[in-house]
Amino acid sequence: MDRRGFNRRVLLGGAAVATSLSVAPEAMSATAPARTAPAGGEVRRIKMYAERLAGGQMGYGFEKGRATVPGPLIELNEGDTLHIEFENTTDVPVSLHVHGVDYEITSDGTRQTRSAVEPGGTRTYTWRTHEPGRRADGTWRSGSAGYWHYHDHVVGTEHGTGGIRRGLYGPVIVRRKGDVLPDATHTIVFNDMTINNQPAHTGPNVEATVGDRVEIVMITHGEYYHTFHMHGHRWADNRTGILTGPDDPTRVVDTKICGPADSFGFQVIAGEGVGAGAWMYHCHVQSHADMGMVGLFLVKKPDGTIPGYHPHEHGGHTGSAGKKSGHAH
Ligand SMILES: [Cu+2]
Repeated sequence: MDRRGFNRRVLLGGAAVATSLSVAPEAMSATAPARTAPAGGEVRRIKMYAERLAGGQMGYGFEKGRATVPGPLIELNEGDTLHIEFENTTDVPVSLHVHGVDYEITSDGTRQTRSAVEPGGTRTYTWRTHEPGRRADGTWRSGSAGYWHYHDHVVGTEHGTGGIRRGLYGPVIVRRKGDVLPDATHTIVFNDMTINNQPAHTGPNVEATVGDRVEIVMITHGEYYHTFHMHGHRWADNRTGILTGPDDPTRVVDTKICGPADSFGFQVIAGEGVGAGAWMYHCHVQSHADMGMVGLFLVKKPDGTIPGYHPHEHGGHTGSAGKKSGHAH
């Protein structure tokens, strides 16, 4: 067989495989034009509460009695200002400390700057954001856009070690004008050896339907380094997790090393090119995975079914990681 004949056979074989995959309707990619973020510049005011939760946990919430772990998503556009009227309903001082955005020292949320909140007390924290631009000295100043997070900085120790351990943390997304908006946003936090402070081997699971544009905010807290891995889906290792075009040299990954206070985010089209299924995500440090740092990305067919998925054979309950985006608007 000459080289040409060999290549032809290989190509035909490859085409046959590709065809059998591409006829599956659930393997289709997104079809509608993606929505994008508007310009910022708004001034917003929200309320936030710190609360004690069952099992010795603590959480943040936008309403009294509705605190969650992780705390609710705070989403901003570059140029926005957010005033957070923060009330501490617990019996110990709690604070709100944020990464990534601009705040004056009075909004630092630390004991040393006297910006924590006593039990029963209230304090307004102000976060500002800015667009990128050139400084007067000619150098480039980055914008605020990114996947960031907030957490307590005073419970237990001067660094909020006890607060973070109990669940006082949550996601922040700052978008740049034109950034692609997702259909839903889910927060996954590797905190010590848990995911979102849930017991080992219980998820949390993330649900979507094939073709949904799903955004993941991935945050790490606690004592350990981890590797976040998702089955069947990949993203670009940059600010948005999305390539900007055919010449974007950013590396495409399906695993990312993460350590305490790291945060990153990305978007995937659920089941793109691979179809519906119970796609695992987990820490890829082997002993951590074995100890239960595992959840499922449950990608349903349009009829709601998931081929090959038998919930009773898996741990996990659904929904805790998931929140439709659009909080704090
Ligand atoms: Cu790990």
